[in-house]
Amino acid sequence: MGREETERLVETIETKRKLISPGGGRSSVDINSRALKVSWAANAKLLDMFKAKILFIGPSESGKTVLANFLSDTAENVGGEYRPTQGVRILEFESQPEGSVDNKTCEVELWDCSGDFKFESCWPALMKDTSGVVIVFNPDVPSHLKEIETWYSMFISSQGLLDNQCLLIAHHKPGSGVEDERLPLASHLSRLSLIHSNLEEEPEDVRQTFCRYLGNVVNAMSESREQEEMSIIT
Ligand SMILES: Nc1nc2c(ncn2[C@@H]2O[C@H](COP(=O)(O)OP(=O)(O)OP(=O)(O)O)[C@@H](O)[C@H]2O)c(=O)[nH]1
Ligand SMILES: [Mg+2]
Repeated sequence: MGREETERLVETIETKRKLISPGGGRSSVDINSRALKVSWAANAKLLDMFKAKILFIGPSESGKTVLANFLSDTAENVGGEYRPTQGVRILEFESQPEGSVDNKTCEVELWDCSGDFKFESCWPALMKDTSGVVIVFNPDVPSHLKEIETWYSMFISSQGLLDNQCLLIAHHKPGSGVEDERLPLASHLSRLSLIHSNLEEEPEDVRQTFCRYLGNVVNAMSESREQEEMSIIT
């Protein structure tokens, strides 16, 4: 199915959603048209192709852009000097989520955000319709442990994302001194999955862990979609 067709489909579904719930939200309006219900459910299945929108956030210069380029196979400024991201870059690629219910290929929209607080006013717009959030930090920089608490509260707890839709990446730059030991994280952060990434030494581990995380995100997305379908159909 092409992009245009998908866009038309999304439009149709939006229209049906409005019919079912004119205010845009859920409602208890009783719909008697069986045809409408069946076609909505069929369309909702097709929506499985929807993209997972994943945000990469965290302190400046921690390696978000380097990791995002690696995961999306973007050969940009490889080995070059540090160029702070201005606002956000959006990278699109396909990936194979591991451990998701139907193991389908998933389209990923990776939003590589700037770590600079001067873009704070853009954050609400960035967060819209997010399926997952990855916080990248440098375990060699002690202040990052404190700073990621702020990122967590601004992007994760405020949106009510589930723990398994989030991931912490302690990104090791070449020559990093810190071993993969336990980091003294705040208690709410220690509930999230934490991985150590080292692109020089174990690049494929990073990719594999990301695919596993994506599997969790896809499962969370399909669960909430099923709940939405049920609440409309029943
Ligand atoms: N060789 C190497 N250099 C890295 C790696 N990770 C980060 N760096 C270096 O650290 C710099 C900063 O990394 P970025 O990925 O640009 O940092 P960022 O988190 O995107 O920073 P902002 O966009 O300012 O928020 C890079 O320009 C690289 O020089 C890595 O895995 N390998
Ligand atoms: Mg960047």
